Amino acid sequence: MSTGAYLGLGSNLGDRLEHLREAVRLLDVEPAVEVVRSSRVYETKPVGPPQPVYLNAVVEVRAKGTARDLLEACRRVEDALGRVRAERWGPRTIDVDVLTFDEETIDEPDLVVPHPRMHERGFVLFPLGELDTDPMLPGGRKLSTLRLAPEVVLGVRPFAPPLVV
Ligand code: GSY
Repeated sequence: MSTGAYLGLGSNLGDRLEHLREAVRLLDVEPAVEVVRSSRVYETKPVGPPQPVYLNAVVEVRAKGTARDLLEACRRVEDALGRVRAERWGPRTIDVDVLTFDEETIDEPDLVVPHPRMHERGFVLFPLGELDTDPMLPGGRKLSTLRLAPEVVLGVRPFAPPLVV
């Protein structure tokens, strides 16, 4: 048995596109993860402190095991790509976030699902909306009724086709 989940990928250091591609390859070789499909890649204005521009994408996966197992797989991929967890909102070679895990809601110190800020982030909503027009959002919100601030929408532009799975 496996569970459908969405993961958010982001990179704003080095060869950003190659980092996203490698993250998909590494996720797919994780024994308990199968990458199903990817959104297009978007170039997105950084949210948080001044830092380089990001590339972001969302991938749909099927995961065996729990959401925590999936989180650990995501962390292994980040580690393999040389991610250093220094500044919380700082630049990174790769970020792999669990956005949703089927219809589950989880509220643990290091794992909150659905991701608590996903409904405010254009860099998540645009790629996720390509894959799912009615995704699970925090607080039971609906994608179709979100009111997005202009800066959330304007800082996001298509950059490359979907990542190859
Ligand atoms: O939350 C993930 C890391 N991150 C991002 C990101 O992936 N994209 C954009 N556009 N801004 C971000 N700020 C942070 S922190």
